[in-house]
Amino acid sequence: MSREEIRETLIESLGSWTSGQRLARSLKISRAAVWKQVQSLRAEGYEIESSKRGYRLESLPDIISEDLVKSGLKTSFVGRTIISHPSLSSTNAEAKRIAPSADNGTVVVAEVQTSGRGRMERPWHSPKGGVWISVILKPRIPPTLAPRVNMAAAVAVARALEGLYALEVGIKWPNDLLVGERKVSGILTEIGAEMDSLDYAVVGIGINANIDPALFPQVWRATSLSGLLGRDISRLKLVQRVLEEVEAAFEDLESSFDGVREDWRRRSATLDRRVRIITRDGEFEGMAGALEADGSLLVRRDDGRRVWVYAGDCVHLRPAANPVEEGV
Ligand code: BT5
Repeated sequence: MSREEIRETLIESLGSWTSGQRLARSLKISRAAVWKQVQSLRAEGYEIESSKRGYRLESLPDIISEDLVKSGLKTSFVGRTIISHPSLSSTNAEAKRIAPSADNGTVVVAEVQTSGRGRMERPWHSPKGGVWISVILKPRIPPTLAPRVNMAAAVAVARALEGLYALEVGIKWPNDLLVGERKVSGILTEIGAEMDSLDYAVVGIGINANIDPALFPQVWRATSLSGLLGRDISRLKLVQRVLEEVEAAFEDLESSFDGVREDWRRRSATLDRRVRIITRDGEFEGMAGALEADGSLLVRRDDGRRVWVYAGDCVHLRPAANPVEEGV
């Protein structure tokens, strides 16, 4: 408890000195005990100076803890509960476990994932330095509109990256976020539903924040924010902005969906392109035509049929005359 109080006092007086004696007196512990708690905060990543004048917290550490994320977070329900872990197998797995009884907007976050998942059980590399979070959302929509959640999340993350770092972020259907054709973020949405109602959606968001892009195999065509910007970014600010944008996009899920749809369309690297669509039922090629109001992708197949695709993978192809895969 005294550690928490010391932490809060130092945060309140960020950048200025607080005497050890004052801390000891107000917490009714010895100065040696204060020192011990300061040491334990330092071990957690807090940069705390000490001198004859006492202790001074230099800057907020880049730790995605509930307290730090919540201080200054401008949301009304997303991120009001944040469950943070140093390490988890997968934030989505944990979020799904707690989702039935969790509040709308609850967030699960981990510094590291040991078995991070992509779609279709593909592995997602999640080392330290990235942002690995899952948001539990409970929109009042039928399960048929569940793809909207995915699209809204992609748009929300794109808006956050653009707003904070002035990056031009494209979206490859369904939800790869690309900067200059390289993947900087991926989203995995999983749902729990009854026949006619969506119980919850777990939106797993992975952002390669402060990670050396050389760690990614070339074939992934992956990049990171630090690689793109040439400096580390504040993951704390990024998480706050993403949660704010997720909440803003959420409103659209239950109404017309026009705002998200328009933004998705504007950012789309997929629309009006020849694509190969791969679903659990097989694959086909055609032209990606439109993002529909239910979140599906309308594809005009080469045999003239129109198909609405709700889930699957997509490969961007060159025009029909020269159908060479571009690999994104
Ligand atoms: C995705 O899958 O892009 C969804 C990724 C979602 C990750 C988040 S992190 C928080 C939450 N908890 C989880 O366990 N997951 C979510 P998909 O489109 O299937 O892409 C997976 C493919 O991307 C892999 O097969 C690799 O080729 C590549 N890949 C793996 N790790 C990557 C990374 N960190 N950055 C870019 N590409 C990666």
